[in-house]
Amino acid sequence: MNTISIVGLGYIGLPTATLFAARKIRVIGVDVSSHVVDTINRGDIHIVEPELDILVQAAVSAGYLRATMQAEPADAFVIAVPTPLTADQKPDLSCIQAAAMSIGPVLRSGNLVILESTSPVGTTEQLASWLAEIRTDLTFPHQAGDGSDIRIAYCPERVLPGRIVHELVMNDRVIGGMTPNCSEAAVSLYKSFVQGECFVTTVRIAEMCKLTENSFRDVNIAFANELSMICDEQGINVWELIRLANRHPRVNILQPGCGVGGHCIAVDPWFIVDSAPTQAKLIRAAREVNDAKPEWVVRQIEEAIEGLIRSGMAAKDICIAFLGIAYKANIDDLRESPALAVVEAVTAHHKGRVVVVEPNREALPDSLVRAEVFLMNLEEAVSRAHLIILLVDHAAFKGALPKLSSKQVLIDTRGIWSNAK
Ligand code: SAJ
Repeated sequence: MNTISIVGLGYIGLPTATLFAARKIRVIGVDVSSHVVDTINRGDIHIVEPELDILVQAAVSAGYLRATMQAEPADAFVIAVPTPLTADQKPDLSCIQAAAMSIGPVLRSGNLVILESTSPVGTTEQLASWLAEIRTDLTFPHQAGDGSDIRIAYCPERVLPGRIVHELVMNDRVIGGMTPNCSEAAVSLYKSFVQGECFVTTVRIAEMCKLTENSFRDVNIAFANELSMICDEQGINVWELIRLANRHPRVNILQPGCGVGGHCIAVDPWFIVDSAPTQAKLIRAAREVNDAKPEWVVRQIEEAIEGLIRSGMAAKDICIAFLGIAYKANIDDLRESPALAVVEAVTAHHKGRVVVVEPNREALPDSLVRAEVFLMNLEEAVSRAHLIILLVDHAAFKGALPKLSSKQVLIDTRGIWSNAK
């Protein structure tokens, strides 16, 4: 493979593009956003991810990576575009369809097309049909089997935001070709930079594998979140409980928090529920438990505000400090952040001052700026606040247990201070 085209230059596509480029393979990045394309062509990045800036700069300045809005011929195409949910929790495959429309006209016999986007089972076969409709002059695996002109495979990414570059290289990969030839071609492509093992399977198992991994995590987090609400009712410290239960050799409970965020775990299980609504009872229930957790935290905060009012304070004089708004620890990413949702919900009704401590960001999102919420450092925020809500377990907070006065109220949704030893 001399030239690889990566379609979609986001959190997965861009790091993947730079890793191929670092192997001295010519990479053409395609994106629908002119801002993204211009930023990358300057050698800059439009997302925050450790190590990525240096890799992009090196790849662009060495001439191995170039971004464009128009698909161009290549030997292989890797599609890494979003697959969001519609309002009624159904998979929206329009970006994959648009990617097919954009690469279809430039496909050549011998090309390999890989889908990386998290997708419901059957999407790769659907992609093959879309491409076949555009290019009736070429044969595709569902028509011609192993001898097809175009080879197609599904290969999900499974990297953790904050560790993407490292995990892209080191993690094992599941590769589901539509035929054995398709799998073989995809394995040899990934082997140019992947040091983990590449496991070959069918296209449908590979699609389901990604959904299963994230549903497994969602169900396990839901168990921890449900436990935290049960324990609150019963006056039990859930953090101590989990620490003790986890001393059992076959028990490993995850950590409760203010909800589940990010663009993957809160989304992917719905793809399974959508395709098997009758069977996927537990997976649906887990989604509902995790989705309801931010509202439960908001109610706890409202009760704490009422307590302060009962003790004689006026609502307008109560200052609330929220610690963390990212969707999880040690990143700046606000996508589907339950912490941000909590801050927005409380701010919408609270008459007093609201401040936020977010060590990973230099500015607050517009929704909070408009609501006159201020970004502050930890020490100052804690010294001013009557109510302190710890929402994200950032490393910067862990070692910084503040001395609180007896009048200050702390709600620690991550158990890093209330459970400090
Ligand atoms: N969370 C908890 N308690 C825990 C662990 C996580 O409340 O014990 C919360 C986090 O705070 C966050 C959410 O869950 O809000 C998701 O965080 P995460 O670290 O579990 O996962 P993501 O969304 O950053 O990345 C996941 C990963 N999947 C798994 O760990 C099974 C990653 O490997 C996938 O590549 C990624 O989804 C993806 O792109 O699908």
